[in-house]
Amino acid sequence: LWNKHQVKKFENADQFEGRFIDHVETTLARSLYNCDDLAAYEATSMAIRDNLTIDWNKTQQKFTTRDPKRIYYLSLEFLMGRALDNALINMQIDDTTTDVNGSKATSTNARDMVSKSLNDLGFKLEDVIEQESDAGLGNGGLGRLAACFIDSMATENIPAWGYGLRYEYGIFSQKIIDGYQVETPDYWLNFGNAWEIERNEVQFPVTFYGYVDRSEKNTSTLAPSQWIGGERVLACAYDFPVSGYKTSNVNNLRMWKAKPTTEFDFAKFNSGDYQNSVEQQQRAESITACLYPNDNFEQGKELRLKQQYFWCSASLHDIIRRYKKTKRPWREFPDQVAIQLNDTHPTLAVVELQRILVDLEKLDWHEAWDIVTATFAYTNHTVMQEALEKWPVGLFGHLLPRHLEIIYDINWFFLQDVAKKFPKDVDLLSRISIIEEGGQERQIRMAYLAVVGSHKVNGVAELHSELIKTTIFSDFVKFYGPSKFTNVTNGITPRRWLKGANPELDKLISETLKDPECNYLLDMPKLTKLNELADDKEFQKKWYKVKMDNKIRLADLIKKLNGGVDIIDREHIDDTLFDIQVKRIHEYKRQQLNVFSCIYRYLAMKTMIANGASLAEVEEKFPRKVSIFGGKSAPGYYMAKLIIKLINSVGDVINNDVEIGSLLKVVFIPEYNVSKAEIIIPASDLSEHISTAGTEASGTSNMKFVMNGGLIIGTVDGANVEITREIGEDNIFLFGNLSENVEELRYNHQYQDTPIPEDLEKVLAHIEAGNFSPENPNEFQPIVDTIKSHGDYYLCSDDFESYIATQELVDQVFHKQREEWTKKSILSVANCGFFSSDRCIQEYSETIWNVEPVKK
Ligand code: DL6
Repeated sequence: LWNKHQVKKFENADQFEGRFIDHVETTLARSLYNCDDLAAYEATSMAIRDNLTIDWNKTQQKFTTRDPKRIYYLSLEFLMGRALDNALINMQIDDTTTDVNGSKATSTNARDMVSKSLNDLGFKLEDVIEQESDAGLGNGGLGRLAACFIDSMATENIPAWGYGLRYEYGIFSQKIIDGYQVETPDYWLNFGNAWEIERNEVQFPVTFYGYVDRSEKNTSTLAPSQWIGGERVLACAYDFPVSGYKTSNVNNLRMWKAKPTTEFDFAKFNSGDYQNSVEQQQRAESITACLYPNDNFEQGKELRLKQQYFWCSASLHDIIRRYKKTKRPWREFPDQVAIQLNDTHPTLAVVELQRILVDLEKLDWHEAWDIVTATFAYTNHTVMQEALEKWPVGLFGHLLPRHLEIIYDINWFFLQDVAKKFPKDVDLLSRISIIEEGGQERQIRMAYLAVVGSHKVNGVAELHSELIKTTIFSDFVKFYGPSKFTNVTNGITPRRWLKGANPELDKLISETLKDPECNYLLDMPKLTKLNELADDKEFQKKWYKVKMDNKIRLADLIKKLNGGVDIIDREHIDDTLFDIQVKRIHEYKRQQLNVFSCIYRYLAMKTMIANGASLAEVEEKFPRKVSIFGGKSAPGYYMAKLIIKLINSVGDVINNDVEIGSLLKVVFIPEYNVSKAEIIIPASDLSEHISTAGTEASGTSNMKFVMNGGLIIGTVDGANVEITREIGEDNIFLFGNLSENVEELRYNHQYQDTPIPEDLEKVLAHIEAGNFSPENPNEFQPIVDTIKSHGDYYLCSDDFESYIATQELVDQVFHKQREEWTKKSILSVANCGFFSSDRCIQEYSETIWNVEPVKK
């Protein structure tokens, strides 16, 4: 009976249309005559999801039968963006129905087929795609990396699951009002979510607070103990099928939502406090209500710790339940399970596994610890102190009393080993301890706990992986030796960031490589064939046209966002350098340096005009350029918000200055998110990756720009170093001080009078004079003060001159040697293959996880 009624995937346009109409009429209870773009989006998504779900089931059955080692990727952020277009790009439709002649149709790409069907049904795929809200469940690079990895794990047929939280509110939406960032809630689930499957049958209770109950006979914290929790909530699973490119392998992203338990506090109820007992239950839902909107900064709020434990506990119980079905002994757990900690946010999983093994499974402490450390590996994403997680022991012990005991015991054994190895180094023990003493209150150093609890620790670009060994983890290298520390340079998925974002470039590449099926997207080093065409004038023309079309697409977006008024001069668009800096707003990323350079350029242009130069002469020296910014600031980050205001105020002055006409424009694009990035990135001539050396662990937007043929101006930081190695130093504009000089420069700022370059002085004076804030002349003083009075921690003054000189070089090449520029653009794409996230997943699989692909 089962076989007879087996649900089948749609295999051709006709069947897709049938599925679409089914969903319109039954799931959505609408008629085709009353079906708008939103309903069409929902019906299309559900039809596609049906196919994915069928493959998901098969994939999971295959994994159950074959029982391979699995990798679980724990990330508090998955910045997925939109799902529909990505699913269509990944999906092949294999038509097995026979036609009248008995011959079989071939495999087609779902996107082409669905686009045509939607046309026949009266819709346009582009409009339908636009209906989807971005799943903005992340802040920036770290969350988007997790999304790229989950795509590549599916593509590479790796038996992998992601675990995260299903926030009701993703990253806030950013409005710009009078030049200021204003945050509004992002209720992305407003119209439901066609991509998720609510798993009411998968629920785990999670406990908080309470106390540890230990019998009098058994006083040791190392022996099994009973934690009597004071509050219980339920973790309920929501699954998101994750498709891979050209594979029927569909992995799972499991996200937890917090719900009240059905248990009721009858004591309160009976005492007449009905209201209070219901409210307490409702509080459960607040755990997964909101994503914390900080990037590279930890705030230490109790609710955040609650989120972390809730997620780690539910995920581990789920993993263990699956493992137990295999009836294997505990000692084989690390042979079957690898868990990757995406930053320190999931480090509680280390402690929770130890607790489960010791307290619930009654394993000996050391046997349990060997299993734990063989299971976990940790990725570090920052060396900046303010981003390193620490929890005060008081807060921690109140919420998780048993876990605190376990951390103390982990630390005790660890320090004993350290003392044994280095008996004479007394300071080492306090430096390396998981518990930091000496401040107002003792703190748990989560990064140290993650290192101690893992068998491998990796950084995310070569420079960063070296830096973690010499700075924050240097004592650990001394103790464990260097082999515990490794590097896996980040990457991005070329399906979303090339084919999806830049269909014209994809078309040109696939035609040129004679690869109509776009298999190059699975083997990006194939792009090196383009090297041969870098000097070919005909090919350069086609390449240039793609870039121009993408610049027009971005100019259209900017016009739309500006209320239908053009900022960019359409007549001169091909002569205008699109110079883009889009990323989170942060002092270390130095958007302020970029805006200083805009002011410098503007003042220099004005001086020329005042001295009688014609516009043509000005243009000769300062060719046309539009500086485009975008990005969100954390809501509580005063200085970053002030930088946003400064960019907008500078834009107001420059864009309305009739004297300089359209030679220079400054634009801030509000609400930068994944789907905006997909339009902005392909349009760049130049993008800015100008962090103070040593502060940007890797960066991933640098890779996205290069993959779309944009050139980079950047510092010798993060993955810029490997980008230079791959594409060649002639094809990137590097400037600024090196990371090895940063400490000394900072010292000089503190203790000596480091002079500020004259041109920067002029810029700062112009700001201080209130020229960008006439109604509040002191408004931007705090920005000036960071440089003049507070030690210029991010070294803007030290890098200013070389930044300006490098921009002059950029101008020269763009405006005087356009063919040379296009050649560099082609060479960038030709040699960016290394930055495919498929390569990252292969490296993690081989060197850290020891997992293998499971194909058929
Ligand atoms: O590894 C992904 C991404 C890097 O590309 C960025 O350079 C880095 O800043 C970012 N790190 C964080 C750290 N945050 N915390 N917590 O977001 O990771």
